[in-house]
Parts: sequence; C-alpha cells; structure tokens
Amino acid sequence: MVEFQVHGNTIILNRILSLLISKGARIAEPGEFTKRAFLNGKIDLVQAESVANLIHSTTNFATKKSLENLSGGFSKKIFEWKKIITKFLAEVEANLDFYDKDDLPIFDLPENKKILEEVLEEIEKTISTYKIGKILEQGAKVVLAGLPNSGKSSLFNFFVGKEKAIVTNIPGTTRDTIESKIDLFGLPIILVDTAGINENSSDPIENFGIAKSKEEISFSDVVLWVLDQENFLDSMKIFETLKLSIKNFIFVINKIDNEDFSFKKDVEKFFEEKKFSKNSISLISVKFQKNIEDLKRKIYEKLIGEDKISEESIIVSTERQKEKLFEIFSSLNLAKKEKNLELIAENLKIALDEISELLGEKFKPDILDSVFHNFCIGK
Ligand SMILES: Nc1nc2c(ncn2[C@@H]2O[C@H](COP(=O)(O)OP(=O)(O)OP(=O)(O)O)[C@@H](O)[C@H]2O)c(=O)[nH]1
Ligand SMILES: [Mg+2]
Repeated sequence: MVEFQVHGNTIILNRILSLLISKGARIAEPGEFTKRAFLNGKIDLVQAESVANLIHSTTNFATKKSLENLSGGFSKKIFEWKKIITKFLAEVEANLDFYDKDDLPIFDLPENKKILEEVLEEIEKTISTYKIGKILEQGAKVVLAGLPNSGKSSLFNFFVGKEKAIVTNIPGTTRDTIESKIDLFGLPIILVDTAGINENSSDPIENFGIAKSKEEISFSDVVLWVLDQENFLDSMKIFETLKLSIKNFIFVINKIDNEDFSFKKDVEKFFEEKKFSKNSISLISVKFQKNIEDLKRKIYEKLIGEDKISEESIIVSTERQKEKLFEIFSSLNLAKKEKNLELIAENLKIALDEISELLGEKFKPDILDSVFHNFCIGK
C-alpha cells in the first residue's frame, strides 16, 4: 500500500490522479473496499449494507443505528435465530432417519414449536422497524400547507432555526416551495414550505405556486394543514374540496395566542363531529412557541406509528433485508403450522437458505451489484 500526502487543491489532486492512471492505476469502484471486505469474509452482507447507510446518515440517531448494524448487532440476532432453527431441524431429521414414520416423534415437538413461535414474534417485530429504517435511510417529507397568511412560513422558520422563508402579514407572501432538512427526535425530515392555497386567485404566478403546493402534498408523508381563527371555516372548506387522497394530515391551528377559550372549544367540537382523532389536531402559537413539542410528537407518531422504538431496538435498514426477513417469516410460519415432519424439515431448510442469503453467505452476483451500486467511491 502506498499513501500520498499531498496538498488538497483539486487541480493538484486531479493531476496526481491522471499521472497515476496513466501509469496503470485505476479509480476504485463505488463500494469496492466494502465489497472486498465482504468477499473476504470480514463482514457479512447486513454489515456491508450498513456502511452505505452510515455514509448517507444525516442525524445522530441514524448514525448510531448504522454503526450498531455495522458492528454486528443485527447479525448477532440473525445468528441466534439460525442456531435455534438448525437445532430444531437436526432433531426433526434425526427422527426421520432413525424412527419409523408411524412412530410418535421422540423429541418434544410442541416445545420446539413454542421456541419457533418466539422467533417468529421477534422476526415480525424486527420487520416492523423498517418503517423507521426507511425514514432513517431516505428521510420523510413533511409539507406545510394551508390558506395564505396562516403562519406556514413562520412555523417553517421556527423548525429550521433561521429566517429562511419570508414572513409578512400580506397574504400570498410565499410563491414557491422551500425545502430544508431538520432533525425530529432523530428522524431526518425534509420540511417543505408551500405557497398558501387560495381558490380564487387571478394572479398567474400565485396559481403556479398553488399548483406546486398541491403537487408537494401528493408526494408527502405527512401534511401539516395550517389554519388560524380567522380562516378556520374557509380553510376547512377548501381542505375538503381538495379531496386529498393521503391519510397523514395534522390540522395545525396556529395563533392560539390570539384566541379566547371559547374558540378552542369550538375547534375541538368541530373535529369531534368530523370524527378526527386527537392525534391529528394540534393547537399552537408559533409567535409564543406554545405547544410546539405537542406538534412535534404528533408528527413523529404519524410517521412511525405508536410502536415504541427503543434505543436498543435493532432496525431493519434496507428493502432487501425487509424482503428476506419476510420470506424467512413465511417459511417458518409454514413449518410451525405443519404436522408432517418431512414438510416441517423442508420449510426449516428453506428458512435457513433464506437466512444465508440475508447474511450474504449465499448470493447471486446481481444482488451484490444492487447492494454496492449506491456506495460512493472510496468506501
Ligand atoms: N399572533 C400571531 N401571529 C402569527 C403567528 N404565526 C404567524 N403569525 C403572523 O401571521 C402572518 C403570516 O405569517 P406567514 O408565516 O407569512 O404565513 P404563511 O402561511 O406563510 O402565508 P403565505 O406565505 O402568504 O401563504 C405574519 O404576520 C406572522 O407574523 C402566531 O402564532 N401568532
Ligand atoms: Mg409563507
């Protein structure tokens, strides 16, 4: 191995690279070093995938989870499952080899199935963590929408922590969409501020903005529909006429600093009659930073549900891992339901094969290509 310590100027770097290439060196492929570590048995495929997640992670929590997977936390769990299934299979096969088909099994089949049931539960729980794993990997889009002047940009600036969007008391201030990345309890969020939706605008620029707002809503994971006391009924009317098809809305009633108690009661009654859950309504004041924590918690719950993800939870971080776990779950479930020992053995064997594929002990070359193609060069 040769290491060059040179000045970081890109022109100098490029000239050194060109020279080395002209002498027969080549640029590493994306993920080539991780791929080599995998092919040489230093890490398994689940660990290799976490290198890509680590590179792309944008919050402390995402980094922590990728590092845990890289150091083998998830793989250890998979090996535990593998051990249990292998032991079960060995007992079933010994029975098949040494005893007559009509004999009763000489091992405790119900006890083995009970242990299998526990593994199934763990796998199911693990699969459900992909909801959060996917967000850690790709981020979630949260869109601020609603009528003009309701305080979308004020809320956007508050979350972002700087005056990125223009705020005025003139309706129609925001004309375009503005994005910023924020960290919501460890989840990487792409927060989008949009132009206020106004059904009767004659201004072509504003109308372009409104069309973009609607498009953003259709691509979002959660929409914060921002309203205030003055536009409350109009805003709800427009909301209903839009017939938006996504489910994840939170009605954010802003400017409660101005509102008397009776208005709050009216709002609650209104949503009760519409049968909206309390988790979909948050009354806040951006100006006085009132109740923002409540809103943040509700966004978090909309994104990952009420499943408790503890600090220690293993997180499934790629689509491939999720798919493989699902296949393992299905085969083990068949084994659990089956009474015939030969068929139990068959399904356990399939599950073990799938575990080998999950860990990369067995793989097809195209799987490796798809795992390593989103790495950057030098990793
Ligand atoms: N009293 C009070 N005023 C607020 C609050 N939040 C925002 N405002 C004011 O409401 C006005 C509109 O705020 P913006 O954030 O520009 O509203 P917007 O929804 O982005 O408006 P458009 O860009 O026009 O769609 C500004 O004068 C803000 O200062 C609040 O919590 N209380
Ligand atoms: Mg605005």
